Amino acid sequence: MSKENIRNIAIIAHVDHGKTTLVDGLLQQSGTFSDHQVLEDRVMDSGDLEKERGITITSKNTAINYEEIKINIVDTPGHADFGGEVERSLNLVDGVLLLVDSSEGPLPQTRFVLKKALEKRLPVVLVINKIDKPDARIDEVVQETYDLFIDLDANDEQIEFPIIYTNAKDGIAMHNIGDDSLNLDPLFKLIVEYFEGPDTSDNGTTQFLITNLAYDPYVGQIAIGRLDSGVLDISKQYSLCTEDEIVNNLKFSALYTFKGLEKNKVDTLESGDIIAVAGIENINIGDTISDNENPEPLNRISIDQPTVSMFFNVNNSPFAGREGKFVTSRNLIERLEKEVLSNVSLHVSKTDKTDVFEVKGRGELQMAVLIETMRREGYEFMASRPEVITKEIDGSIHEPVENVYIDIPEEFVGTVTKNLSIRKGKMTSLVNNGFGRATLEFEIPSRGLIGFRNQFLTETRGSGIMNTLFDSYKEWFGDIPQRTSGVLVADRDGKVTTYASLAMVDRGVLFVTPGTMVYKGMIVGERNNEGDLVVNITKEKKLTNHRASGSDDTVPLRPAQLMSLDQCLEFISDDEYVEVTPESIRLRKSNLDVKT
Ligand SMILES: Nc1nc2c(ncn2[C@@H]2O[C@H](COP(=O)(O)OP(=O)(O)OP(=O)(O)O)[C@@H](O)[C@H]2O)c(=O)[nH]1
Ligand SMILES: [Mg+2]
Repeated sequence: MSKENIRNIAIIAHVDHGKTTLVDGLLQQSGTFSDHQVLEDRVMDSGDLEKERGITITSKNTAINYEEIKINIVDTPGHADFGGEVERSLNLVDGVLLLVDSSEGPLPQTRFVLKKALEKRLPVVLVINKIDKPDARIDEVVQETYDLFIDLDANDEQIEFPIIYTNAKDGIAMHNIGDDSLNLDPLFKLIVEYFEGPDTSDNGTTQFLITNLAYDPYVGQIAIGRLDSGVLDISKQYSLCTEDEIVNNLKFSALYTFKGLEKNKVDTLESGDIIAVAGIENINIGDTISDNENPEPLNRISIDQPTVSMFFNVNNSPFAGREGKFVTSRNLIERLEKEVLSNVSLHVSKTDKTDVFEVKGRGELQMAVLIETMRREGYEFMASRPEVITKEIDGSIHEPVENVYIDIPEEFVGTVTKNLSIRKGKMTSLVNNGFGRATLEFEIPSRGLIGFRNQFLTETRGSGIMNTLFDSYKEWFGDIPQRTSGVLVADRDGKVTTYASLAMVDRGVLFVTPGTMVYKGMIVGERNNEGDLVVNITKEKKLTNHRASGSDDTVPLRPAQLMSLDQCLEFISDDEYVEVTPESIRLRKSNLDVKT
């Protein structure tokens, strides 16, 4: 029997198509907040890095009321590296809103998230968003979405999806373009009418699958998920079914339901709702909380395997320990192990070296976000170049392969094609749209894409759009040339001088500014030639009695290229590290003993 008083839905889409903005609108108009309360934009993107980067990184849920019905909404990330979050979230819901940008149409991550939703047999409502865009091409985008459903083998029922048109920014939804709707009411109605309530009963065996974990400084670990069946009562005892054992006689310290952005403490919870509990130790994502007497665990959450691996090393540079609070091998592994508890798509393992740990994930952005988060918490360590994870299938090495979708002004087709071929990319489609832009598709080993994004943006002068989607494992593609330029490496410890920096103009581009402290073996720039060049970047001008005409300050120094963490990770070779501390990001050779 489905429960009429609850709806559980997720919003899924390609990156930036407007999911979080639509949730703002739904929250604002649901009466969850008083009218004068102004919500900040994209209020669900509550993490610091989410705000800074303007993207959603982790899935989060909120609850609103429409008439007498509680709607739990899960906002998911659209970036491919966080696809694991989408897969996890789909366990919570009975239907999805598939958002598609009215001009961009379905893009690679639209395909990925829709595929996952269809596999779970979830009903879909198509939301064509950003209908206010001047370059909207709504009919075509709807048609492209139908094509995508067919391509993904959707069944007849799935393909009969309703369509609604929105301007999430202004909080307007309409059934037909041109309707004089002023709010999201048509969408609210569609959600409660089209999606069914959870098919469950309060009388069944209690089954609560943990899909998310949070930490609260007052109550400790909080487990979040959907109460699939039965009820939870604060006064009763339950069991925790983990991967390898069942622990009995557990009691909660608190039970919560969601309302808006808050959690409300309650004594009992009903089945079908998305809930949170506190007071149970050593809980993991995928565990089930069930009846104390006859526990019945649910299937553990399974998601796609990681494709990228990196090594996190204890910092052993000469500056180690100067800027970070947490620097030891033990600090590092404890933090990484904690991360794995709440980040289902990351895997961490020890290696045969006590000061090196392997971290596996979905992509470089996911890695960069983890590194940046740890750095801000006071950690200091060194990260190696991201490498793809290979598999042995039928006796031969296979590697992850991705499809790359590129949209560029036609004058760049030649350069981009050449660069992707060098990286073992194979063109599978080229369409010249006739208005100056071309769309290209390539099949390419993931390995070939490491470091490509920056090059692509530079070469297309920022006008290119590139999206990637994991395809499958295929037989090893052979050697791919790595970074062809060498680096400029400091030959001694000291402070960078303007004098020495000026002398580097013909040698390459510096990454450091005068005054920066460097150490022997630290990378100070990119060489404009092959092979590394060891340089003295701390050289002082010889003092003479007579002051030469013109001083250091009058000669213009080319500005240093200061690289972001993401750029550094893309840049390094396999004999180099990125050294991260709360205050600095440095590049270095793994072997500091460079010969001059
Ligand atoms: N013009 C217009 N812009 C919109 C609309 N909806 C969202 N945007 C803008 O699109 C950008 C991305 O919006 P988000 O809500 O962050 O998109 P998202 O899908 O949550 O992105 P990720 O979570 O990173 O995948 C923001 O600049 C929004 O202001 C709309 O209906 N019209
Ligand atoms: Mg978002």
